[in-house]
Amino acid sequence: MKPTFYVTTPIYYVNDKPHIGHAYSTLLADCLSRWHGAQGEETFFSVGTDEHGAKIAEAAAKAGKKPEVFVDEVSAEFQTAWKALNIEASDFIRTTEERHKTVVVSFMNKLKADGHVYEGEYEGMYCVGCERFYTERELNEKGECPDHKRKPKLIKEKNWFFKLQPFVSEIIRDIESGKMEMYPEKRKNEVLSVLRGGIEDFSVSRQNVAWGIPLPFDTKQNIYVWVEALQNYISVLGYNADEAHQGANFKKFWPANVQVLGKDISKFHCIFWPALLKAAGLRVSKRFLITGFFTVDGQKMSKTLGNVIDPNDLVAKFGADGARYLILAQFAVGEDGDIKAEKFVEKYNADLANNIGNLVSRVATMATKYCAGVVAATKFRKNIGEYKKSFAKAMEQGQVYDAIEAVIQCAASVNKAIEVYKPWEKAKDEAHSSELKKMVSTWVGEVAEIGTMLAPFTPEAAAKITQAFADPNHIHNPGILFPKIK
Ligand code: ME8
Repeated sequence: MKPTFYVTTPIYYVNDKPHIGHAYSTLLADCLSRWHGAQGEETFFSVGTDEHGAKIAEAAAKAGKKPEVFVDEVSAEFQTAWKALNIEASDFIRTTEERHKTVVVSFMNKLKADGHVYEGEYEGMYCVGCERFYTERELNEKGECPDHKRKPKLIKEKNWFFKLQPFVSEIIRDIESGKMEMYPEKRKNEVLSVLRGGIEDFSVSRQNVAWGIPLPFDTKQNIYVWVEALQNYISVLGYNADEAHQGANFKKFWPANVQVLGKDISKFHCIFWPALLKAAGLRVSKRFLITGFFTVDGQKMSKTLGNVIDPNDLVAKFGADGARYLILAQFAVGEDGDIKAEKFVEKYNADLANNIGNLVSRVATMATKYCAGVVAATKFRKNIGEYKKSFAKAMEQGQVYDAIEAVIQCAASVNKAIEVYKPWEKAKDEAHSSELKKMVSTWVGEVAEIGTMLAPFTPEAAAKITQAFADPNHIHNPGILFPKIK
């Protein structure tokens, strides 16, 4: 049996259309899925949209639409954007789908039957933007939500609560032992300090939120949107609380190998989600890859500020490959950083058009001109082997940015080798003919390798390279891979 690899992205709120922050986490997972697939693993890559709760209901009302209609429209925008970016997901789950609701209802019933929930009164500060309660110490000095810079609403209501306490020490142990891996290290420490600082039980239902899935054992309440949204990771696999009817994909792919998420939602994914899974007798995901935030000119991307970058605009200008590359090649995974939109053209031209595009074109031209398209198998030069190794290591760890760096440096080093050797001068003298052919054969092999490495990031160009360089008896020019952009 093939080894399996299951990777997930957060399911995004449909209060607004996607921006490049959402595209980033989705692309990261897409690259990991493509790479693991290329290593012979059977992959499942899930994406989706989070469509219930007060935040979405408010956005629908603002747009003057019924929530059902509104969520269909915005979810479609995510699906269109992912298609434009060449995201190769196995499935797209929407939390308004029946298949999701069925799983959630059976999961909640199981929690109730096994005594993991209780009824209680809750009074707390709720931020609709985050769809979560905040404790005093989590708010900023002005008493505002640190993300939305708004004072949360004081809410007092009857809720059902999840008994988190019995799982706290077990989760701490899982994190410390590396059974539940978290990257980067700083996020792991943050989560550990929340766990050790004393964390309260959380509510699993809401009393006055009409747009949601009813709690099966108390239908006056709806299931708290986060609690049902987290379950998308198993509903997409067809989980069934009744083992006799367990979904084939759930049996095959759970637990997830990598869950990609932003640093804003680590408490939900690395504390609440593992606890819910444990309560349901399920295994916890193996690895959590936690990304930082993109800002634009120092400010958080937001519609009000008008600084949102639409991934569709990038695709229109740079093509799917170019857009994918520019979004992924911004910062090391886990880091925050300022997107310099005015540098996109420069970076695209430098890395893709000039470095990679030029290398592929010149090596293909030499192969046809000096070798009539026929090359012999040769070994890579040692430094190329080193790049390959650091590339594979970075991909294995989900460090997509480091992997990209390795490919770019690798291409630059082949370009450099060509410039140092000066084949155009050697070609003038028949005496160098056999050595020249050998050199060109080596570069052909190296470019083919670069094509393979590029596959997760720029799949269209990579496929063209592979096609043009695959047959040693018919090396040909794949044409312009990355047209220069002004
Ligand atoms: O939190 N830079 O959805 P969401 C980088 N529905 N990444 C960003 C970003 C930015 N500026 N803005 C958003 C939710 N992201 C919930 C998730 S999962 C069960 C439920 C990315 O639409 C980042 O991955 O607010 C972040 O965690 C996610 O989008 C939040 O998307």
